[in-house]
Amino acid sequence: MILTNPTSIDLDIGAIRQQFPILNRIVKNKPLVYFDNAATTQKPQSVIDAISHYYSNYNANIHRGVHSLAEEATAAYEASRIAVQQFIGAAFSEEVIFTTGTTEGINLVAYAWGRANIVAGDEILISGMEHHSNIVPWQILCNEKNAILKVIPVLDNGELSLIDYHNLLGPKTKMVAIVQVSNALGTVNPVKSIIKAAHQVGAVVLIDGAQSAVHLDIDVQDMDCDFFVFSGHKLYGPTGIGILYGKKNILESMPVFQGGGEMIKEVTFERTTYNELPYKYEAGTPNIAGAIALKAALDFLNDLGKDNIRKHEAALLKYATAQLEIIPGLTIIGKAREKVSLVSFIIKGVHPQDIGVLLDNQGIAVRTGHHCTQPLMERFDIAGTVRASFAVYNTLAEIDVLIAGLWKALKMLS
Ligand code: 7TS
Repeated sequence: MILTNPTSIDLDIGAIRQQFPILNRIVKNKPLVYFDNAATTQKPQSVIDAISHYYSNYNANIHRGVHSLAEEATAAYEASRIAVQQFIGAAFSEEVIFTTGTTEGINLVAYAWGRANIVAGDEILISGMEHHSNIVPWQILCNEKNAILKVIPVLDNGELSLIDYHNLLGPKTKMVAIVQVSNALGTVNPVKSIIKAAHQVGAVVLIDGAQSAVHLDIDVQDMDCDFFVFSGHKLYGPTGIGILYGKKNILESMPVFQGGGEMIKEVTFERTTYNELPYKYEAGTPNIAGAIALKAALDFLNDLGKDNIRKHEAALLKYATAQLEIIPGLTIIGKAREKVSLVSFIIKGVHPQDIGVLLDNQGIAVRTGHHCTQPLMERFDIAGTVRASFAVYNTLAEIDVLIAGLWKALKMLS
């Protein structure tokens, strides 16, 4: 089930901007131009209000109390789980586990699934464009188990080499962990065919949806991934809340991750029996306010309609790409045929950090550096890039500000 608006309409970006109080900020005496959305998006008033409303009116611990506030908090928390289930098209709400974010979701799978299923000589396949969060947990697992980490190469245009992928797959491949959308390049990977091929050799697939969940329609059943992880803060929700989706049979068969409250059924000093899904993986008091506010973020996205958002963001990407390419010495890193609204670039003879600082002086927030993808930067033989990543509230006029800001920065550096 995909909850998006089937008809494409032109969004009223002015009205959308008014929902984001932070967009009124003045930074360095200039109106803020926020182009660091791939790191974290800004939050609409409805998300801010959901957090404040929870703490002001029904703050209580969940699943434990019989009192009214506890019941209200539990109901809101569980309503958010259902909203996430619908947002990603999961078959069962208990397949939706609240985590602190993408990073924790991947670590949970690497720890719980990995330690039960990986033995010496097994192979784990990732790609050359993974965020460190989808590299390091697998490295730790491989080191512990004497398993082998293999990497799908990235082509010059920023797409994955699918020929190499198929050659790397084999009977020893036990896990394929792939990013759906690259945070450094914007590349959209063809995950459906990647998953199908992995399943043909009996491998389990984890999809890192940190960057994709906000831009693409997510249907985990259609995709047929075994695990899907994402973070609330990259889709207009709060920090400290994220989702691990896992197929029910796999989550049920996995050992537990963290021990503690909520994940138990019965504890004696001799032994503990564990709670059922999804609570089995939700040890300790979770980020209740964050989970509740995540629903407000999903409502915001659903109300606008991802089709409409994509249409607007595609226009931003097209315009930004064309304008950037005019700048002498500028090279865009990542020119995949399918991209989200994100441009990474370098300028000959100029350090990305210097550009970042000079743009910040003009109130323009971009990300500079390796974007937690150091091996990818090495692949392109660069130290880092300048990255401008767009959200629904960004405008063509703001891209003009960025381009003018870049010209100014280059003049100062020359
Ligand atoms: N995977 C991808 C593809 C990401 O882009 C990020 C964060 C993560 C995993 C980790 O997400 P977290 O919410 O657990 O931190 N990416 C970025 C970025 O591009 N700039 O800052 C964080």
